[in-house]
Amino acid sequence: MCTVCGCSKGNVKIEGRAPGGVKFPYRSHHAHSHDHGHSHDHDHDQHHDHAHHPHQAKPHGAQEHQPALSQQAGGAALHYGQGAAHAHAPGLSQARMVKIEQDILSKNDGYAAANRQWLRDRGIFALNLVSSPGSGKTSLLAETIRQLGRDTLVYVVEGDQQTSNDAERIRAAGAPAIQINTGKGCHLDAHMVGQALEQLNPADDSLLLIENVGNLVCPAAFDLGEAHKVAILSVTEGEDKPLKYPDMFAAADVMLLTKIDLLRHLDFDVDVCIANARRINPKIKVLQLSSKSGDGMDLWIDWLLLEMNEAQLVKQREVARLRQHIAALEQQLQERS
Ligand SMILES: Nc1nc2c(ncn2[C@@H]2O[C@H](COP(=O)(O)OP(=O)(O)OP(=O)(O)O)[C@@H](O)[C@H]2O)c(=O)[nH]1
Ligand SMILES: [Zn+2]
Ligand SMILES: [Zn+2]
Repeated sequence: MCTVCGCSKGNVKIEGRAPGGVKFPYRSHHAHSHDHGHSHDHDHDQHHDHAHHPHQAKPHGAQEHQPALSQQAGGAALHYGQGAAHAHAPGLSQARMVKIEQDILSKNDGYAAANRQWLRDRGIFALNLVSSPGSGKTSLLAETIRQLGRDTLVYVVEGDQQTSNDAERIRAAGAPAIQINTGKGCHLDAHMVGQALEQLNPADDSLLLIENVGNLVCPAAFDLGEAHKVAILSVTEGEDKPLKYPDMFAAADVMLLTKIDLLRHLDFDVDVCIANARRINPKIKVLQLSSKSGDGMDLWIDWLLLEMNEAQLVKQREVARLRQHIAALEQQLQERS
């Protein structure tokens, strides 16, 4: 996973910002040289370009995390996910991987908390849409924007490795959108989203939809400050995906089963798929829909409106509480003067 494998290293571009304008505190690519065994606590990610690490000179396999071997009916299986880090990267010990992951995720969590507070203060309901590539996220967002109509303010953050195609499709559907290109990165993180929010400047009481990079693995680990992660699974992908990619379905509060117009052409068993998702996450809410035929869109739209209303009420209650507090302070001031 990318918190330890370094795959998120790449050139991030956010529309409207100069390239290189996004500086991650955990990625300073320094070019200094030093000859210690390895542990420094200034900020950077683990793959630097200088070659001086004694452990990297060792032949592959020496001192490395070894996979667990199990015999299964059809043959052997190697499990790389059973160490403390639940992952494997050549040249990194499990302890080192756990440390790196904790550092990256705790920084991300700080940015996510700031995003969440910012959104909460403005009564904005935000969703983080996660799925494998091509599950129908952008089609669903475009149809959602059309069905919500002009009375509902919708803003979209689009994440892809390259191109602004999706942001253009969203703008064509009638909503402001900003594209984040993650370069080699395989997920959005909370810092990128915070910068995109500055640029997008969503209105109070609006709906913010964040389409994450198509990837069923890494986006599960990164909180963006959203109210809910929504896992999108199209019926062409197979019922077993929740079992094969459990982290994503555990992290999501909602699963949308998309492209149900295609069910009649497939052997996909909806009940088995939902049962698989609930084995991983018994509380997951499931909606079935097709943005192409429109089936099931009404329940999705109703749910969005209900949740938006709740976010607006939270803001209103907070504003009322602050007003009361100010009134009480003014009263005190009057009494003293
Ligand atoms: N039959 C059918 N096809 C759909 C539906 N929704 C999307 N598609 C098709 O699925 C393909 C991928 O759709 P997108 O909306 O681009 O999927 P995405 O998840 O945004 O893709 P990435 O951003 O590349 O991960 C396109 O060819 C769509 O026309 C649907 O409800 N039914
Ligand atoms: Zn990754
Ligand atoms: Zn898309």
